[in-house]
Amino acid sequence: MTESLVQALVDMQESQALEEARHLLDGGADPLKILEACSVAMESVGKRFETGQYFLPHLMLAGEMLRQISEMVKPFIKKGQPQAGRGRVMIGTVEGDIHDIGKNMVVFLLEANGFQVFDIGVDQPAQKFVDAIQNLQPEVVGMSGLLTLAFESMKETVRAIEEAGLRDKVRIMIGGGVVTEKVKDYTGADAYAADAVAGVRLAKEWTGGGSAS
Ligand code: B12
Repeated sequence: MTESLVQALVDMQESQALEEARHLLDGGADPLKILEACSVAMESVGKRFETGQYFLPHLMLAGEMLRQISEMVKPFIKKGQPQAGRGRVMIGTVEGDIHDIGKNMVVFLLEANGFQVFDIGVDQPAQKFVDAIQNLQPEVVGMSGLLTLAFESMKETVRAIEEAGLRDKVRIMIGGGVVTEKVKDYTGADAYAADAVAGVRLAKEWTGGGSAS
């Protein structure tokens, strides 16, 4: 169902990709399936970049297409009011990394599920996470990173949270591109999530909010 969208994204056919996404949404497609298709397409775009078929401008266009599709999808994912007791989540992309499309998807899915979300942005040093935890007192902290070098920043951030005496006050989840269980162990985070839906599920578990919807 989403094959044409994936193909258009991979081929950098901007207007066709936007049309496909609009067509799918109007036809009643599950908005989460559309986001999933975007991730699948980005895998191929990434591979083409690695093999020298695509260059930085292609990555930029891919990012722009995804931003527009995310905006298009948003109204189709019901935005929930923060629900009492649902919990507070703080999230950011770690130092050295400016990728934020996946993080933004996590933010709006958490919000749609009633969480109060504080997004501290991209390329955030460890100390920014520590300061924000002190100020905002979230129960859950999310760290996003798509570059391999982000693993080091995540580890450093977890360490800084520990050193500030805040480690037992928060549960930490990490995610983004190539993040795996091994990366979770390396960084000292509590869990990793392969996609935004899994992230919401974790946040619900940790705040006693039941299973993901
Ligand atoms: C678009 C893109 C860009 C755009 C980003 C625009 C933006 N606003 O984000 C731009 C052009 C800026 C860019 C720049 C660069 N990029 Co880039 N980029 C991509 C690309 C093609 C897609 C990323 C994306 O948006 N994917 C779709 C989203 C939806 O997926 P996602 O982020 O993984 O998120 C999902 C889950 O992982 C999860 N998730 C994400 N975060 C979190 C957090 C939490 C807490 C949880 C629970 C879940 C979660 O939920 C999301 C939805 O389900 C990837 C290829 C790829 N395979 O991902 C390369 C890729 C990530 N980029 C890469 C590179 C090398 C770069 C540059 C260094 C290129 C350069 N020479 O300058 C720069 C780095 C700049 C920097 N310092 O960060 C490499 C990284 C290689 C590596 N292992 O380190 C990749 C993998 C391409 C490749 N195969 O070579 N990039």
